This record gives sequence, C-alpha cells and structure tokens, in this order.
Amino acid sequence: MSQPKVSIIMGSQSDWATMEEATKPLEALGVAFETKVVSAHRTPDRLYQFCNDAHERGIQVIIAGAGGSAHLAGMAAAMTHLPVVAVPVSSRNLKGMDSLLSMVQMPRGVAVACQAIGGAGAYNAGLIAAQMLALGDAELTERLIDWRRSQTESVAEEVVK
Ligand code: RP5
Repeated sequence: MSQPKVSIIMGSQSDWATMEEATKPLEALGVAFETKVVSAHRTPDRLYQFCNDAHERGIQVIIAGAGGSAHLAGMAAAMTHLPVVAVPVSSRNLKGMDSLLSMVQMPRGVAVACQAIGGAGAYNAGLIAAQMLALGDAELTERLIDWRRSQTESVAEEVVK
C-alpha cells in the first residue's frame, strides 16, 4: 500500500483482535493505513513521538483503541490537531464500560470521536475515517457511495425461516 493516511494505534497487542476490524473498511475502500502498539501508560515516550510526527508523516486521521482506563485517545487528541476516532475495547472486568466512559467523557475543548464498544465500534472507526478522507478525495467518495449501495443491496427483504 502507499503512504498511510490513517494510523490505527492500540494500547496493547491484546487489542488487535478488536482493532483488526478497523482495517476492513479501509481495505475495502482502498485507504492506506498503518497499525502500531502505542500505550499511553506503558510507552508514554512512544506516544509523544507518535503524536509529534504523525502529521509530518502524512497521517490525516488517528484511530485509537484501548481498554480499561482508556486514556490513549484523549492523550493523542491532546497532543495533535489531527482528528482522533476512539474505540473502547471490551475489558475483562467491566466489559468495556470503563473504556467507553473514559473515552467519551472528554472535557470541552479537546475532541475525541468515540465509537461503540468492541468490534462494531472498531469497524465503524475505519468507516468514519474513510468518510473523513473522502471529503477531500472525489475518487474515494465514488468508492464510498458504491460500497454503501452494495451494502444496502446485500440486505434481503425476506426473512429466512
Ligand atoms: C490497555 O489495557 C490496553 O489497551 C488493553 O485493552 C488493556 C489490557 O492490556 P494487556 O494487559 O492485555 O496488555 O492498556
């Protein structure tokens, strides 16, 4: 793939099973992306470096997935002007409610676009990232419209019994 425009970061390798979902719409729509493990609390210097050069490297949208006290997305949003889409990963004890609340309750002035808990949220994070990029890319817009049309056409009206 060419120069990545979307960076998918996650707090742990253990988040990959969820965050892999974000790659599916990006692949389907031909949007170049990268994937990295970047932890706000275990690798703070890596997060700082990542945020510091993401824009210069051509990244336009960051997708950040984490579980538990999921401050990764908020910290990334604090350190870069790029849009940050957050994915609350389901946690062992609180099933992702902790991740969701820590991502969605951002104080005024630093925005995070928080998705649903788990795989559907990760998938939609990839989709909304592509929609953001499509605003400045006519060919991607065409692919997005086609993709939506085929999704609609794939839904059968008759119930299978
Ligand atoms: C968070 O802690 C990660 O995002 C992950 O969801 C959670 C558990 O991480 P591991 O202990 O599995 O590495 O930082």
